[in-house]
Amino acid sequence: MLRIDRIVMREIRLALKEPFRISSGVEHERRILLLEITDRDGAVVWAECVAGALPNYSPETIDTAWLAVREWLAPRLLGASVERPEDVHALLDENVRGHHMAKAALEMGCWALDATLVNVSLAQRVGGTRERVATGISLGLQSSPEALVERARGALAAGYRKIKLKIQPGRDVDYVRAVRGALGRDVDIMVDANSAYTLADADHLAALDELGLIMLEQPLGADDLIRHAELQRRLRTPICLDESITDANRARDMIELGSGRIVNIKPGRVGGYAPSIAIHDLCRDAGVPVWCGGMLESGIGRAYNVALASLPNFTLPGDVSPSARYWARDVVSPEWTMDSQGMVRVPRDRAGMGVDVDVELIESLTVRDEAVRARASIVV
Ligand code: OSB
Ligand code: MG
Repeated sequence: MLRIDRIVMREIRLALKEPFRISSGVEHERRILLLEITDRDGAVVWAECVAGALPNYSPETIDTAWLAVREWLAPRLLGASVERPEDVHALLDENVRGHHMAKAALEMGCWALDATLVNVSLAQRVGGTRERVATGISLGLQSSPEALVERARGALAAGYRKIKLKIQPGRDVDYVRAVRGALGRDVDIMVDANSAYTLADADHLAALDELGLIMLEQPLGADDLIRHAELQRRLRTPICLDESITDANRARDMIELGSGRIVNIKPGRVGGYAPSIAIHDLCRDAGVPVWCGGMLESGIGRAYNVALASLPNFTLPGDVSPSARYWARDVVSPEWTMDSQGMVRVPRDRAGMGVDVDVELIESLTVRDEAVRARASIVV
């Protein structure tokens, strides 16, 4: 039984080692919303909300998530006794549209709390079976093909098992061809457009077909399942959807319409673990591979992604790079590391999240905090 007594929201600022540029914007520093969730018996878990500073990837931002947690979502949980974490998503979702990243942070925290209380690892609690998960890297847009090739070479040498290149009009086919030429035919390379194209670009995108990419992620708009299906009919390269898959029904639609052949599952984007597992299961039944995406998480959010990526149908390497790819110093200990085979170990030998949270460091990085406690009067 989950009985939450107190939820503290904190915003921390974490400087990225190098700016991360995608087609819709650039981040130099992550503004991260962390939740510290305490139950009635004093058990504490930490969770991370993956919303960004700007609404360029999804409509949510850290500020909308802060509002949603404080006003509508945390009060629901604080007032309730919930039997199982499996039930939390439905509780948060009832009559509250959207705000998936805000919901996910709370929901996933409940899974970690439950794992802690029943003394199993988070990976075990969500049904994960892998001891190690394969890791890919997501390389941001670069100013020249040469700069991108240099980074891709470094990634390959470090052991990454999949190399994802961000693309946008003007920085696409030539850049990807340069990387393919430098790395050879055997390396798993993919591209991610973050919705930078329209169907009018179909012939141009078809030039990617000869480059042997394992997938093209989210070329068109988030709401464009129909046009993605049209584009997929014109490409050999499999389309993978990220932004478009906001819940299990959207994954079902993708499969039925032929809008894509692979799904990137980010638990924040879909509202938490329960919807992630539902998408995982329906894709497994349809023979559609999935992989775990990333949102430049701190070591806390990373723990949740690693646990999820240990489920059996996560058959492609995830964007779960080690801490040192992003940060000078991560907020967990031990930091997340990757071996020379490009594998991250799943901490199955510890109850809960599997890493310790560096509370002192978090204190020093905190720019605002706010506690939410049970309020009898809240009815949504
Ligand atoms: O589209 O997958 C994306 C980061 C921010 C917003 C969107 C995306 C990304 C990434 C980062 O690709 C992957 C990572 O966390 O390493
Ligand atoms: Mg993406």
